[in-house]
Amino acid sequence: MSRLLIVANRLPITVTATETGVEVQRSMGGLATGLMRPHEQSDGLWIGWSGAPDDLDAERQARLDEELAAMRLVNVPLSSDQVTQFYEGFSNGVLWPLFHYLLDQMPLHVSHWEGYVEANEAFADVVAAHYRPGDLIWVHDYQLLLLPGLLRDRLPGARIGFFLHIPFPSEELFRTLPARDRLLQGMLGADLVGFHTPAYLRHFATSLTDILGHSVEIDRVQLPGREVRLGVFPMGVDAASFAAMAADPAVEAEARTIRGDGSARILVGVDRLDYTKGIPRRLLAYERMLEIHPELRKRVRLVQVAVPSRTNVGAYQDFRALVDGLVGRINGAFGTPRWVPVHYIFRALSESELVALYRAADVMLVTPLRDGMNLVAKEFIASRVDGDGVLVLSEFAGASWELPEALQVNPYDVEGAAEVFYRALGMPREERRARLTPLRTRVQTFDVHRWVASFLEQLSELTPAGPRSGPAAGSVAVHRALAWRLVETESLLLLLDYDGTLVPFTPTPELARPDRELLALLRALAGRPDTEVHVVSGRPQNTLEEWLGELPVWLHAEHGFVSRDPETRQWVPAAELGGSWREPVLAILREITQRTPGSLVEIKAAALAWHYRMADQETGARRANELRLHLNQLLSNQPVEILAGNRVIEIRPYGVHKGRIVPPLTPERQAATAILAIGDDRTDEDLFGALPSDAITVRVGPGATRARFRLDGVAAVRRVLHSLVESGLAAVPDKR
Ligand code: ADQ
Repeated sequence: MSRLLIVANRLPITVTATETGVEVQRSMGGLATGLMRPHEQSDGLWIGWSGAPDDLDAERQARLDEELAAMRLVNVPLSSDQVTQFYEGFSNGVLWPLFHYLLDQMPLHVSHWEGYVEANEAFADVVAAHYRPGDLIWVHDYQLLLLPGLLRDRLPGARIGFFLHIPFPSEELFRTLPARDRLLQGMLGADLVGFHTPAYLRHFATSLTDILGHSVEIDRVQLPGREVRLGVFPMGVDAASFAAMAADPAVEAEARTIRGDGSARILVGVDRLDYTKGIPRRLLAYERMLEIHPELRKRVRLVQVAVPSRTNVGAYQDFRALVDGLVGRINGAFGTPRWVPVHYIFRALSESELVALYRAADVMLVTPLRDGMNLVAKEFIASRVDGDGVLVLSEFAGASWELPEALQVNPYDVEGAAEVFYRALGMPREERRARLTPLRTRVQTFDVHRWVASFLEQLSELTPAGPRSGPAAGSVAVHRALAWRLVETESLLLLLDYDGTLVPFTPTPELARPDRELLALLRALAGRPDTEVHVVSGRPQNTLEEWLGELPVWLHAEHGFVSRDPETRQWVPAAELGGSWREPVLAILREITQRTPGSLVEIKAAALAWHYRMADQETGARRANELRLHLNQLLSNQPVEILAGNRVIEIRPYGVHKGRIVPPLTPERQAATAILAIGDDRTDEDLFGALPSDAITVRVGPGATRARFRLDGVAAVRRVLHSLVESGLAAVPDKR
């Protein structure tokens, strides 16, 4: 596992000066919880600003440094002036409102850009000073948009990922920023740029095209000498820990206490006090509901918790006064000596208080004007172990595309929102359950740990950490290694890719039929004592059957989704076949085929593919883009992957790859078996990765690989295979 360097504006701690020294407390919260595991397991570093007061005396500072080092946290020292400019001024004063479409909160004069650049430079210096070759760097969020680019200058070979936690706005809006070019270039320093939703990715891609003139292939951008991948990674919460806390008897008791005698239904809002979260309009909608439905008065209660946030930024101070005023107005107009319509709490709650409130809620109101994702909605769902409760969710929260069973609301439509709140309060029990069940499954499955793992997995795959010295080249090297291994072992296992390995590429796939020499070679290999031959190809089952079916060898079609043994000759699919995604996807493919003359759908055992080689070039490419966007959105949380090939889009189950066909070997059998695996492309890397380290893995042709050896083409592969059927190889080689 590579060492992980997490870089975020803040370290996951709160530092306070005490009379005797300093106190360092770990902060909880989505990001800190999710990243703690890889931080610890990878023996990595977390780099960011500590948030400590900058007037600490030398002794306290030394104590703090010690504590940070013990936690493998690295402070990026920022002066209070830098914090004012970089954090409060540009990040929260300019980028935050603009990226949330709230232009009215932006200053008339966009300033503090220099402070932003300077702070990003300071981060780059600290990261570069701690970087070791092989590390993975993961940069977070809008405060550090320039950092990937600054790091690329300092560390050209590093693997850098970037994730944006807030929306990426439409290009029309983004281009209003004076520094738009620099910001985009900064993000493009990463190898992988991640977003919460496909819409944000699309906006970013359009900005790259329209502002920088880059052509974007949906999920990748080709720069001179380098490719940047774009990906959608919707962040989740630590669902298991919320569920455990919610089931705690003390928390359940607290939830009952909050509910009281049950005479009033409870609506709950939990937010940072931020103008993006939609609190004033939520209050107005609640007020409107009480006006239209007077029978609800005294029978409902809104508990609104707002944690103070960014209190040094001007826009937030005015905002606080606005919320205070609205709460006062509603309580003043509707309250009675026994009933307070809005229960307003202006502080952070502990995690258990928060979960008790989630459990006490009849209706959870998550109504931001715009939100990158919104974890509160997911925390609420994860906490409802009782399977009850209604979530009202803004259609402008990133979470809404993943949680369609929630009651969707347009937070700008106060009148409409009042009606949705009313509907939520009256929703029958069966409907509440029917909506919550799929939400719970999704939130539990796609939790924060899965989010971290999928981002890091993709990042590490981009530049595989193969052996630094590179594979040994040439058939002599392979031949020698094989000879050595055969002396020690009793049997031989051959795992051979087909196209590009056993036969050369041809202008059309149908022309790559096996020649007579190859058929004879494979037959001879299979006839060798104690030898098992497997041909592992991406091709469909019927082609392999037609071309190689007569041979006594194992055949694996569609990258191992379906296999045939030489005895029974029955094709058997891998376990994961099928899935609810096939029917809707097939319908979409058929529909697009009708609209695109010359295109066709191929139905394989496991995968579905849409080919547009014969379609008009421009129409085909445009439809393919459309299709990928559509499928990305439809299948984002399905266990499938969408692969764009050469004029073909393929949709197939995720996680079944060539590596899966490796027959299980006991330690004894492994020691007694020589394994030779040969392949020429990305899919063969999965196979190499699944083999024991003493296997002889061979990459055919150029390209990054984890294989131990390299051969330059089909002829060299055949030479090695021929040497196996000729008697000489099994002899003990000259050991000198
Ligand atoms: P935030 O804008 O902070 O995050 P959100 O995703 O809702 O928004 O996370 C808020 C967190 O603070 C939650 O974990 C919640 O429990 C906690 N919290 C809120 N009010 C609280 C209170 N009164 N007391 C205690 N805890 C409270 C940014 C983006 C989001 C994105 C996240 C993660 O703005 O859109 O979902 O990052 O990417």
